[in-house]
Amino acid sequence: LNILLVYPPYELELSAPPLGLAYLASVLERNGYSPVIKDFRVEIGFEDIESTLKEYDIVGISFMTPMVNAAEIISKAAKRAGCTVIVGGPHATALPEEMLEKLCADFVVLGEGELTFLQLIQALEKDKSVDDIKGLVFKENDNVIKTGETEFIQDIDSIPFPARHLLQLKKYSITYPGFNQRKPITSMITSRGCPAKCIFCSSHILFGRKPRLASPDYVVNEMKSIINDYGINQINISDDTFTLNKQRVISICEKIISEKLDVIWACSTRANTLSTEMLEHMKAAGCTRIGLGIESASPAILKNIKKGVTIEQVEKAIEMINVTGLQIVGYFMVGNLGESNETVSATADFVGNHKDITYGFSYATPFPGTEFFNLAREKNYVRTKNWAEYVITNGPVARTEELSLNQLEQAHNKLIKSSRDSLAKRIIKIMRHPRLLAEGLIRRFKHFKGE
Ligand code: B12
Repeated sequence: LNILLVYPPYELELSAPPLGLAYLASVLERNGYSPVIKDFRVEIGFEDIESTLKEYDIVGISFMTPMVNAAEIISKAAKRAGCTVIVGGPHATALPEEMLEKLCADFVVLGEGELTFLQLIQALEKDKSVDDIKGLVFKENDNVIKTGETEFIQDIDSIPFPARHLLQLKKYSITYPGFNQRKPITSMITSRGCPAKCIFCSSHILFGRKPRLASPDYVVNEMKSIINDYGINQINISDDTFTLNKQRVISICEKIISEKLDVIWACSTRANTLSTEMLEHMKAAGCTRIGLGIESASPAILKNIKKGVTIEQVEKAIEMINVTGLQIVGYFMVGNLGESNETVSATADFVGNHKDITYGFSYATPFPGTEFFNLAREKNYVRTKNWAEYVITNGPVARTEELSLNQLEQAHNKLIKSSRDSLAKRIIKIMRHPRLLAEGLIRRFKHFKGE
């Protein structure tokens, strides 16, 4: 069987390799197949699509919500070319029936895809029934059949490393702070499943809420492969909550140090999962930056969104991280349930008081499959069902009880403004943290030298 895995294009500059497809491919390769991955963001355009698709029997497409229209074009072209179309990822998992309809897809694979996809390919190859394969949604004589919930892979060390050799790895550059942008940067995943209950997040529909963590050996071996096989020394760890288990993180760091890996890396996490001891290890092992999903400085909002982290915990985390000398990126959202002028002001004050961190501001967006999606729809807050507009580069798609879409845009601008600092203030601040000053200078010097 000739199998093609496709990642549709999107507008964002920021681009990371499609690890999900690379995992599907590595499992297929282990079982004797030779899949091909084509990422529309880096190596193919819609002009070449028909002739490319004709060469394949099966086309698998992965996409996030804003990419659905591009996925539809590819899917329909694949159907015209006579391929069997299989779709997966967060949007298809949340809305399987809609995706069967809209994309004319043959199968939706729900959630974690490795096992289901392999079993499906094997069944299709032998023309066998697919009814016993868990995690599938498909149509049979106009009836929608759901075969039951996907079974998670309990031991994620058993999954082969993603098939990076099928990607043009060096074409991706993640423009996150903490890295030398002139050298290649790549990403990896070291865990699946986040226990938090944040109502805006759709990760749980893919990987559940029970964390499954790769062992330190697995993680460090994958890093070694990235360094030695692909010549890349900067890694963004894309886990939802990298520091869930402190001892595991410390062991990973100890291994990076004892094996003298030439690597710098960054991660994202929740503010209530840190300790100074762990942060010191991370710093020593080449971590440069930690992303924190702070979301809002209003306790009422944090409660509404079931963040499970208090603003006091965030303050403490910032203090701890600053002492270690790691960079912080604080991610905030505007427009969560209950957002009002007061809650925006609370966040603006917080931002204004913490000028030593970098910020990412976005709008709270009701993605399908989340509790926020249902609540925002029930309350009629949602402006559009055009999925292409559910993207960070666009304005808000959902209002709140007290704030209109326009007011939310103003709030967004207010936060950006609060995060900017006068040069004089920045100099004073940096003088108060001699370690940061020294490290900042070294970083700049290294950057200048192109290291
Ligand atoms: C890295 C990342 C990004 C990267 C790039 C991702 C990439 N692949 O290139 C960047 C930063 C660009 C990004 C952007 C966005 N992201 Co993002 N991102 C992630 C993150 C943190 C990790 C992705 C990853 O590598 N996962 C690991 C792999 C193994 O999982 P996977 O890709 O989902 O694939 C598995 C299954 O889904 C399934 N599968 C997937 N595809 C297919 C296809 C087939 C055929 C089959 C059979 C199975 C299958 O099998 C795979 C293996 O198990 C996830 C969170 C998460 N935990 O996954 C969010 C996540 C995917 N992102 C999300 C969102 C919301 C966005 C944005 C829309 C944000 C915004 N408001 O703009 C943008 C999209 C931009 C756009 N224009 O489309 C949401 C998805 C919600 C949704 N309904 O789409 C997630 C789940 C985060 C969340 N907390 O809710 N993202």
